[in-house]
Amino acid sequence: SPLRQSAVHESAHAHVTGAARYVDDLPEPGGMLHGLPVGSPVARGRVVARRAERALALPGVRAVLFAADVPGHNRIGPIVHDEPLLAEDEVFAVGQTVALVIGDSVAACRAGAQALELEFEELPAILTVAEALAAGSFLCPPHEMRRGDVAAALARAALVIEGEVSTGGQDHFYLETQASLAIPGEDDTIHLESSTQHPTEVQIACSEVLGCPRNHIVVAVPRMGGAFGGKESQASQFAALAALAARVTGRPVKVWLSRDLDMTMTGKRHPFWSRYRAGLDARGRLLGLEVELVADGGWSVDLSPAILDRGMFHIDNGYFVPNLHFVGKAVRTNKASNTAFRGFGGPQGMAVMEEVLSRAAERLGLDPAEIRRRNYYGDCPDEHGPENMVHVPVPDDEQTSAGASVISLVRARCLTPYYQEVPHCRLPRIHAELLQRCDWDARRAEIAEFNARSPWQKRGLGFMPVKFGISFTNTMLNQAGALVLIYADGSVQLNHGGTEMGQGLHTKMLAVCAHELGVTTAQIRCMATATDKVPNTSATAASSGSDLNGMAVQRACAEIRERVRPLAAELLGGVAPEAVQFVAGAAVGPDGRKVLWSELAKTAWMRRLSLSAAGYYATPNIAYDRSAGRGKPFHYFAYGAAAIEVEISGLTGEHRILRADLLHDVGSSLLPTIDLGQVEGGFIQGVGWVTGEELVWDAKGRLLTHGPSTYKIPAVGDCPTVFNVALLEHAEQDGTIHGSKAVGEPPLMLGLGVVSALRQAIAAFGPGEVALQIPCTPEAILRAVVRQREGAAVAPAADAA
Ligand code: MTE
Ligand code: LUZ
Ligand code: MOS
Repeated sequence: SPLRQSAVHESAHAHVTGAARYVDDLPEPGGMLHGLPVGSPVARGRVVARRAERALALPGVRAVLFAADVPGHNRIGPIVHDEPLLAEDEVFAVGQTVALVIGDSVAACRAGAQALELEFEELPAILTVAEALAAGSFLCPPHEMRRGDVAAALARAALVIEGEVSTGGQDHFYLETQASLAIPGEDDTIHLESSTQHPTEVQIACSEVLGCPRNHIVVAVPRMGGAFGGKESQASQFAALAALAARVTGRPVKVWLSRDLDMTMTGKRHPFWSRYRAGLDARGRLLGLEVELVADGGWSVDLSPAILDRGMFHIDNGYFVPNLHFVGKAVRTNKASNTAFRGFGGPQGMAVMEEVLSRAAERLGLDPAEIRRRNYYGDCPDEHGPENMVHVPVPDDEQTSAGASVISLVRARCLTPYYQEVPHCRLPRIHAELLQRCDWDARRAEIAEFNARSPWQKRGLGFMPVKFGISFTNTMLNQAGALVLIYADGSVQLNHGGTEMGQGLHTKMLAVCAHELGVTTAQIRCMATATDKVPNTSATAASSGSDLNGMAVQRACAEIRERVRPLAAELLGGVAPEAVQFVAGAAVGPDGRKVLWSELAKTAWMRRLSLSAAGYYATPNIAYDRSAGRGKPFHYFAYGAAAIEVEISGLTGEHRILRADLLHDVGSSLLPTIDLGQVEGGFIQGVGWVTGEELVWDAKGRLLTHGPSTYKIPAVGDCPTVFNVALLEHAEQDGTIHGSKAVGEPPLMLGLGVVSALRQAIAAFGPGEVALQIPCTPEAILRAVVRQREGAAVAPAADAA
């Protein structure tokens, strides 16, 4: 079986030779036109004039579309349909699409865009979270979670810390920018090739914009050159513009964004601002935590409520918080609408907790790993003596949605703030293994010695554990389908609802399919994802692509296999059907005799047995009551931890990651090589978020960092000099595809360990608590070093207030 083997990505060869086709590489259909969206130049304003005459007079410009040209609803959006596809009377962000110029070439469209006469009356804009909070500008009602008595917990705490944390946005910087090609067909049908994580969402948007039923639209995804959440909801707009243009002109139309346009028009990771008060006992254990978590959603709702939810679900990270009160808010600002990004609010929620524990450790003189260990879910008998038992006042009769006693789960320290049990938290085990693997204690001592000798270069060793909930928190979305076709020569076509963005989903699905049918992966082709093969799909998101589609693929394959089993038994000389095994491309009898699948399939066809099947899966036993803030939103948790060593220069604020040791839990890995790649890539992307990637807007709400010259993602040289990545062994998970776990997003949050490491290095410049802002750019590090050297950190004045 190809499962658990070292595998190369099914398209690796095509990726490196250039043979892999992305939307923009597809052969252009005859008569194809180009569509170029034109964005608002102002952050907020009334549209007072839109004239296209001068543009239309230019050679090669075919049409210019405005809101009035939309035949159906001019509104799209994944949760609420609040985004005009083309701006109506008002614009709400720089880059919001006002017009679509259609022309023979991209150059003709650009000239047309220049010649458009658009006039705006500028209105006051809200550009920061603080302004939005002051103005009461919200995208959705606040969301709350509470338990126990925080005030009482803070009152008896040995240490109370309060403060604010901000985390910045992040551009997806997928190598392939947004792209869609719409081809009109007969009877007002449209076929789209789209770079989207969510073909069904694109289908819905196109059908609503065009005012036709969904069965008129087929959306296919060849593959994406990266997505990272940026094509979960935000591919729809550009696909719908292409479909609209195809409908109006009757010609194929491609909408493709240049890097600058993509960065200007599309939303990013949500910047968050939070305020917290935490109470800990003298040993650094959390007693109570109050957090106000505020997400900057930009101008429209998009996925902000779901991202805020996931942020709140991850404030706890891997730690038991006995008494708590969390309030989450999503504010509306006049910026591009922020959207899904790997982690989906989780990293932003965790950043608050990690700041609390880092500060507490610095106050209490504790090792950054040790304070975290003391707070993990589950019992640590050595630390948690009865005198430290925290009692949460809950009525005796309370039960979780899974039917367990709340009191006993609180006593066992394994109840999340949303009342889901954390069974067998793997963090204590991962923690111990990682500390040993990375030689934690010895290296801490070496680093202390190095720092004592080195006045301007300082090193720090940081620690970051991660617990991440796996499932869409909107329970309904946890379903998937597959369609498996076997041809009479024994060759197989595999269709499933997930999309390939480089993460290796197709490679995993090929392995699952091959294992289940007993064929080699070479006998299977994984087809482009398409809405006419599997309908009503969820986005390939929430890291759940292989969990959900894997089960559906397995079921479809098992159905066909069982259908042909009696025939195989007959062809093998009348053996017992249950004794037939399907391996290595053949059905094998108990005596070792074989019938190849090619023979089996041909005979099955002649005997008129169906050789295709659809598979379907819905995650069992999950539910979340959002209004109560309680339930079991997640099928299970993924875990991991990182130990990271950095060196900083106290003269320039620059840093390097000298070594990173990662130990990550992917259950029983379906394909370890693919998973290792996801852990490495996710981690580096997280490092980019908290270090070099900084978005800068001007006072008019215009993004200044809209290209690689000013926006710096990590490069090869930013990789840790020593990079040890391992998957947790003996980690099978119950109730998942072959015991595996989701891997896509969780490792990103390990990148927050760099903040922990940088704080340690900065602390070596002077006594007291560190003040370090995220992103930890050279400027931010230098400011923190200067403050530390001046001893300003000694008196924690900010906290006393
Ligand atoms: N890996 C690559 N190479 N490219 C991507 O765009 N997206 C990430 C992650 N890993 C991404 C990636 C995100 S945001 C998610 S949710 C998952 O992949 C989605 O795929 P999966 O569910 O199959 O893991
Ligand atoms: N999308 C979504 C997601 O709609 N719900 C989620 O919970 C989620 N989580 C991560 C990424 N995308
Ligand atoms: Mo990933 S943010 O769930 O697309």
